Amino acid sequence: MNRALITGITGQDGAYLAHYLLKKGYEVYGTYRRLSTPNFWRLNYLEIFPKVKLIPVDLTDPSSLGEAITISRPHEIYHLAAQSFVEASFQTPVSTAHMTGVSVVTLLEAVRTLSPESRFYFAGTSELYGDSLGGSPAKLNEDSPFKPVSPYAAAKLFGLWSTEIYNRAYDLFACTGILFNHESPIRGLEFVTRKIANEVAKISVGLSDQIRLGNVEAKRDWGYAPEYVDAMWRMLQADTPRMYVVATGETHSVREFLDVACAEAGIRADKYLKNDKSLHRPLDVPALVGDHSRITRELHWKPKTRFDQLVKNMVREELSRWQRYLKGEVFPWDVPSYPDGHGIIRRVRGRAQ
Ligand code: NAP
Ligand code: F7E
Repeated sequence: MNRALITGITGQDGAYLAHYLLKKGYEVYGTYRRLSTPNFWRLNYLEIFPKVKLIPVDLTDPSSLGEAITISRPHEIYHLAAQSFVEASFQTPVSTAHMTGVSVVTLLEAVRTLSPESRFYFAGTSELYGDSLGGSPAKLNEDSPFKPVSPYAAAKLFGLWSTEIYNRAYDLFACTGILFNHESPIRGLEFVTRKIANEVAKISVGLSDQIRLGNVEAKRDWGYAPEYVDAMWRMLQADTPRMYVVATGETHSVREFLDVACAEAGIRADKYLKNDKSLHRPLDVPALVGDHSRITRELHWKPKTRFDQLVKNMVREELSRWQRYLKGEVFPWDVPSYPDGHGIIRRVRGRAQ
């Protein structure tokens, strides 16, 4: 049986990837960190919580990353864990550098010394391109220059080059996916798409009366997250490790996202939109659009969900959640605590059990 290790299994992509790999018959190990409020709601929402094996890891703790490899003996490693919120990287640049950048080398060192046959995927990002489009409508591909404009993107650039170096210097099967924004109903609430879908749904059911947003002129290439984890898996099945852009090839502004979302919920955007200066970033990427032709040609991956459909699906899901909430239902994805057992691997006298 194939074994996979996913760092960051409690995040959006980690949860969808675990679901995808379980369906393919993999034994799935995932890392989580202890929080004062447990964060297994996505695994519960996708009904895979009891099916994955959980290993406690902190990205800034090298021994825990090494132990995750020793315990899981993975054929494939997907390094998804990171401080992934661009805005927060301006507030906590040093810890972002550690979690999002340095952790990649820590893990690659562990792979090199403990498990050099494992295939390694690194979660790169379209944020690496920064403002390299400079207002031009050209699509970004694997040969476009990187010009990061946030501490998050700078840390990811370090991770990307480290992955390239370990591939070339030590012949590891290590590659980076340059994924453009991908969203879903289990996206973190702080990201603009889920924030809009959630606020619009709350207004529609009478639980809120405004939407506070920052730079609504920013444009992004937004795809549907479950399709993007399939691209990650394809990259690790290829004959040789290569960098690939994963994108839809279309770009839309935050304002357009808001307009489609409001139309779906039956409310008027202008009535509720409030511009909040505190939500503008010190630097922002003005526009991004990706060219997915290499991955389509070589690995037969193609985006399926179009922008309008993505927005409508996200709004419908939030509406249904809030309507159920108003009827007194408990959120079905709530998990009360760290349940005993449940696949959590514990250390007893230095040994994992
Ligand atoms: P996400 O929802 O924010 O998930 C991040 C994961 O990393 C969570 O499981 C989180 O754990 C974990 N994590 C953060 N800090 C940690 C630490 N110090 N120790 C251990 N675990 C830690 O992100 P995502 O959207 O799934 O994205 C997955 C990866 O793809 C990230 O590396 C992100 O930067 C990258 N990426 C995302 C997109 C996108 O559009 N979604 C696009 C390009 C690249 P908690 O649950 O405990 O917080
Ligand atoms: O912002 C603007 C904001 O935070 C998108 C991460 O997954 O994708 C994500 O990064 C745009 C920006 O995503 C609000 O200024 C306006 O221009 O949803 P976001 P992001 O920064 O593009 C990339 C590919 C990643 O790799 C990252 O990990 O929307 N915006 N008003 C706002 N953004 C937020 N969050 N909140 C607002 O109120």
